[in-house]
Amino acid sequence: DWSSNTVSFSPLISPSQPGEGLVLRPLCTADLDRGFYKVLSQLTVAGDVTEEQFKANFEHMKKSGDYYVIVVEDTNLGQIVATATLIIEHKFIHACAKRGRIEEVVVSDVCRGKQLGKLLVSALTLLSKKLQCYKVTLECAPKNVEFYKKFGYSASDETYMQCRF
Ligand code: 16G
Repeated sequence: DWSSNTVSFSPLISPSQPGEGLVLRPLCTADLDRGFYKVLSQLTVAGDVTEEQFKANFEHMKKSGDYYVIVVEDTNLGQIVATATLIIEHKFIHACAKRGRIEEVVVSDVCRGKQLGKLLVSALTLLSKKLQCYKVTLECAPKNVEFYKKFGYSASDETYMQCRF
């Protein structure tokens, strides 16, 4: 079951059927021209990148085998409308365990209310479990805490710290 037992979905929604005219699939190079960056810019500073920069970065990610970047495409418009990424981090601790990180979860404002956020987070959380991560973590804005709690995420005793450059 790809959805956590605490999250309820419309029975019409699943990874293979994310909604009318929508397809859930891994990111591909051509998505640069399908508004991938426009979606990312709804989360934070997406920046201006050349096709070469995008391709080099994407190749690096694919080669590592540890990046799972998924997108939802509106096939009628040929546009990306949502994305999320799972990154697998390799540890020495916990008997050389793996830890998952969920990053860049964004649903375009034109597609809000279609449960795409739920779909993406459920799929990647389950994938991290399938890949035998001992935990999967994410950082989010305080307003999104309740959303992530539905998938089994909880605030930890640890404080999230950062040093920005
Ligand atoms: C949110 C994102 C994180 C992203 C960050 C960008 C989720 C669950 N979290 O915290 O992945 O990297 O925003 O913000 O999607 P920044 O530009 O301030 O680093």
